[in-house]
Amino acid sequence: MSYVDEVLAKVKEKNASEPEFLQAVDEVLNSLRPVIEKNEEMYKKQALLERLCEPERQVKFRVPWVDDNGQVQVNTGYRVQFNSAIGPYKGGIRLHPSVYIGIVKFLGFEQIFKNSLTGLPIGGGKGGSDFDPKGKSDNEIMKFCQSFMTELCRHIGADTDVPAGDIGTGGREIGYMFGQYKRIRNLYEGVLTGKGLTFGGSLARTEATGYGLLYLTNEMLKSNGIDIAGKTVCISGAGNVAIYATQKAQQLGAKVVTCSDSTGWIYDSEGIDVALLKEVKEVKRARLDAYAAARPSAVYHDKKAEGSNVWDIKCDIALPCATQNELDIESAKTLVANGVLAVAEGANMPTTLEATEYFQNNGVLFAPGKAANAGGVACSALEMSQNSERLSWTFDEVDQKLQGIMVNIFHNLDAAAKKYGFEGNYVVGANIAGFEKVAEAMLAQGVV
Ligand code: NDP
Ligand code: 2IT
Repeated sequence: MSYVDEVLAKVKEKNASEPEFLQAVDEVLNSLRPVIEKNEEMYKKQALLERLCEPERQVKFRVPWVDDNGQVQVNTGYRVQFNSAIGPYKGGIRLHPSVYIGIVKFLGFEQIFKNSLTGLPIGGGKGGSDFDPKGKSDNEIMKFCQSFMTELCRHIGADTDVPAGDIGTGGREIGYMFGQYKRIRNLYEGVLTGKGLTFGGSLARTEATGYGLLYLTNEMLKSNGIDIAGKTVCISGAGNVAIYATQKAQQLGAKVVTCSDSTGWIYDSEGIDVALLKEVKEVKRARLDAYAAARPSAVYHDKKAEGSNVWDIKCDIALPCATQNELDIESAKTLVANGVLAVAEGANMPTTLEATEYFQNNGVLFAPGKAANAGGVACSALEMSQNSERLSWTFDEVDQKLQGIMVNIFHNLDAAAKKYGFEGNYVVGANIAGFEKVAEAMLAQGVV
């Protein structure tokens, strides 16, 4: 049995109840075969892959808080500090009822390679809670965030572990968490990213994941001789990533015709109105039927009632920006039958392994999330730099750096894929390019 197969079997046995984590590990380790095979004996002796798949530390804690009726509520909080070989742990905090240790581990594992691909000194980590922010008052959100940080603050720090946003955690939540950290630790430091602009946040961090996704997608299209201008784009999600992906796609001359949330989706024949989408989602925090009600060209589809989704719409480019495993083999077949040219993942692992292979086998350009959505965390690292030097850069300065980083990421994974004989396979390219730096740092630092 090869070393990769041995480790895959061990990881499966040890983490049997964590399918999302196993899916992420499966994809990465299978991609790494050509690299591992070159040095199998040494890697095995060093147990490098076993170390890579075992978090350095994971914390699980009680989060009690009092709701607006005076009722005590209890949630579970998590922080997985996965790998600090190349820098302090870095990764978002997800607030969603589906959060359990397997989700946090899959996200933390992906983050190791994503952060490495940015070229910046950040290790991999992730956190979250099964708290559901939907329908909660501002006061309840604050109570939850304060209680969450009361425990989390013992485990993080500007040079230790720097959390940020993810699903359910945006500027409002980061603000409450920062306030509580500062109060308890009596430290004004860049311990979180995605902060408000008046207290250490970076310009362009809000836009960074969505913009970065388009910078990388555009570079991938260009190097395959395709012009993004005039193309039809389907985007899923209606949150931070989806909104700014839509905005940048439009700026590049493409037409975005869909968005979605957990209850339904929109087809807008005139192209999505970003200002209206922002008003509905960022200001009113409403459902997407409110978008359709305000826009004659938009049709609202109820996901459950119709069993349909945004991938049923004919498009040239598909950008899944909602959540894991939202694009399955059935949707992949529909997209291919409709002539899709490229798929780039704004969300983390939104495409199932089967769907990914289907795209690759049918000549569709496919950019994996750990490369395509790395703009968010890259900009977070730029926020850390600004906090360290106690300066703020202009929007254009940050945006220029972001563009450079995303273009670089594409060429690094393209080159890694070519070097190992997998030209055009950007999944293999991203995993190898991300792994090489982390592996070298881990080996240099000894058995830790
Ligand atoms: P938001 O909370 O801002 O938006 C999430 C969107 O996805 C919402 O429209 C939400 O709908 C929808 N969604 C979430 N969970 C589900 C679900 N289980 N089923 C269907 N729809 C769902 O999160 P972000 O935009 O920040 O994150 C989106 C994705 O991008 C995630 O995979 C995240 O990990 C990834 N990502 C985020 C980065 C960032 O900087 N924020 C960076 C890199 C990756 P509803 O409101 O109805 O729940
Ligand atoms: O998945 C991700 O990369 C994020 N949610 C952003 C992490 C960060 O630290 O900015």
